[in-house]
Amino acid sequence: MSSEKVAYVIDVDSGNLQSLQNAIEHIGYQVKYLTNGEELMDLIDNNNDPNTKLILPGVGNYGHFVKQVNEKGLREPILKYIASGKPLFGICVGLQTLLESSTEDNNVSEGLGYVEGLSLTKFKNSTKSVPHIGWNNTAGLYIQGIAKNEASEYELYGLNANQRYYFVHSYAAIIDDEKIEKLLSQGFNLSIGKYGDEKFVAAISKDNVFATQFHPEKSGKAGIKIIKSFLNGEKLTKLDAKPSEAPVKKNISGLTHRIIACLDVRTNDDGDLVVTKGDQYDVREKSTDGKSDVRNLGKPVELAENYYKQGADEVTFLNITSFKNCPLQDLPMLEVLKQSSKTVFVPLTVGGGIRDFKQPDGEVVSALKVAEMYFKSGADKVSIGSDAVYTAEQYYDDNEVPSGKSPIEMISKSYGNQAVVISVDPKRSYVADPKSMPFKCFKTKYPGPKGEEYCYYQVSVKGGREFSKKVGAFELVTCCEKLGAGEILLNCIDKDGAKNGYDLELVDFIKKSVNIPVIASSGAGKPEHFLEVFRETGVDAALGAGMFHREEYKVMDVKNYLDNSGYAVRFDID
Ligand code: 1PR
Repeated sequence: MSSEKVAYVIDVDSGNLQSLQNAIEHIGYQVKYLTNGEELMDLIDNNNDPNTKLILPGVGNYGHFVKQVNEKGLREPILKYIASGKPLFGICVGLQTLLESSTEDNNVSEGLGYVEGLSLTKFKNSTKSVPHIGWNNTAGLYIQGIAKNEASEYELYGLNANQRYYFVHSYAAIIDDEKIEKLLSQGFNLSIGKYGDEKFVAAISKDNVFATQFHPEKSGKAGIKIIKSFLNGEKLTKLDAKPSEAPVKKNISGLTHRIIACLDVRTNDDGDLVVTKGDQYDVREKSTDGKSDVRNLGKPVELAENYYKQGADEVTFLNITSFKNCPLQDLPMLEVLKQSSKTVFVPLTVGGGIRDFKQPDGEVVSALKVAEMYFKSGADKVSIGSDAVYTAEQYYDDNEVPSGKSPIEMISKSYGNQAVVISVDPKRSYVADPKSMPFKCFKTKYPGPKGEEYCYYQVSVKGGREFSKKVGAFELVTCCEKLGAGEILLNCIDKDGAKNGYDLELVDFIKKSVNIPVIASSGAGKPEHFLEVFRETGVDAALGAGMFHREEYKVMDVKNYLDNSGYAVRFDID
C-alpha cells in the first residue's frame, strides 16, 4: 500500500490554487485535483480510506464559483461526501458556498445550504474600506461542550483565538447574537470576526466539516498550522499556556495595518534579474566616471523570502520595465512568482505589464490571460499601472460609461475585485486657481514655488515618463473603483526614494476619495514614517522598499515600533 499522503482539492477554475498546493506540499502531502462531480463520486464510492481529506477552496466571485460547482456536477456529490462523514475543509468562497444563499450575484444565489439560515451580504462601506483586506483575529470563539470563557484555551483545527489570519472579501455571513445562539444550538462551533461594527463568521465547523472565511494558505505559519491540523485530523487541542502566555505579543483586536515590502524588479545591463530601487523613479547609480549601472539590491526570490521571514504582511513585485520580444510564457516574472510562492505564505502581488500583450509573432494575448498566467504561477493580486490610466481616459471620453471590456473590469469579474490593484504613479503640480483646472485640486499646507495655494496630482504612465492630460489622481482612482478595482497602491514620484516620509497630503486626499483600501507608498525611511501615515491619514496599509533593501531597518522593526505605539500589527507564531 502506498504511504503517499494525499489531499484532494476541488478545482473549478476559480482563482489561485497554486498557493494552496504549495502550502499542502510544504506540509508533506500530495495534491490531487478533482474537477467534476464524476471524479468526486468516484472518490466517495471507491476510496474506503477514512482519512480521506477533501478541500473546497474558492476565491473571487461567489456567483462564478457556485455556477462552476453546478455546471461541473459537483453540487450533489459534495453534499454526499459531507454525509459520508469524511473530513471537508472549505476555504473563503468554499465556506460561503456551504451557506444558504448570497446577495452577491443576481443570477446565482443558492448555496449548498449545509449551514441553514445563514446568508452572505456585503459589508457596509460608510465607515470602513470594503473589501475587508488584511489580518484580523477572532472576536469570539465558541466550541461545543466548552465554556465560553475557556474557549480561548483551545485551538480548533489549529485556529488560535489570539492569532491573526488573512482575510480578503467584500461579502460575509454577517451575524448577530441571536443567529450565533441559533447556530450553537444546531451544534456548530464558531469563530466570529469583527470588522468595524459588523460581526461575521470567520470560521465554522460541525462534525466532519470545517470552513474558514480567511485564507490559511496565505496566513503565514499560523495558517499553515491550520491546514496541517485539518490534514492530520487534529480537531481540538488544549493549549499548554493560558492565552495571556500565548506567543502573541499584544491582543489589540480587529484588522491590523498591513506592512508591505515592495520589490521593483528589472534586468540590469548584464542581463541579470535584479531588485532595484530608484530616486524619483531613476534607478541608475550616479557615478562620476560616466557609467550609470542599474542599482542592484539583490535577487527577487531571495529577498521576498527574507521579507516574509521578517514578518512582511504582503510582498509586492513590480516589473518596472517590459521584457521586450519575450514570449509571454517565458516572462521572467512568472518564474519569480512560481519560486516565491513556494516559500512565502502571505499574499503576493505582481505588477508591470498587466495589459494586452503582443507576442513576438504578432499574436495579441488579452490582459485577462496575462493576469491568469500570473495567478496560476502563485500571484494573489495583479497591479495595473499604465493601462489603468488609458482605461480612465477612455471612460471619461465615453461620458463615464464603462466599456465592460477593460482589463480592470475583465479581471475583477473573473477573479474578484480583491485581485485587482491599481498602481498610481502621481506627481504634484501646483495651481493658483483650482477652477482653472479640469482635475480635482485641494488647498495645500505647502504652497508652490510661486506661492500657489492649490495642488493636484498628475498621473503618469510608462514608469513616470509620460503624463496624462486627461485625468488626474482623483479622477483615476474614482474611475477605477467604479470599474471594479479592489485596492489602490499609491506611489508618489516626488517622494520615491527620498526617505523623508510619505506624502501625507496625497495619501489623505486619495484615502478620502475612495471606499476601497489604499496602500501608501514612496518615501518611507524609518519606522516613525509608518506610524505617521497611519495616524494622519487612516490609510489601510503602507509599503516600504529602499529602507528594507538597504538593510537600514527590518520589517519587524516597523512592527515592533507600531506595536509599542499601541497600533495593531500581526505577529506570526514562532
Ligand atoms: O505601467 O502597468 O506596466 O506597471 C509598471 C509598474 O512599475 C507600476 O506599478 C510603476 O509604479 C512601477 N514602476 C515603473 N517604473 C518605475 C521606476 O521606479 N522607474 N517603480 C516603477 C515605481 C514605486 C514603488 C517604490 C516605492 C517605495 N516604484 O515601487 O517601491 O516608491 O520606495 P521607497 O520606499 O524606497 O521610497 P505598468
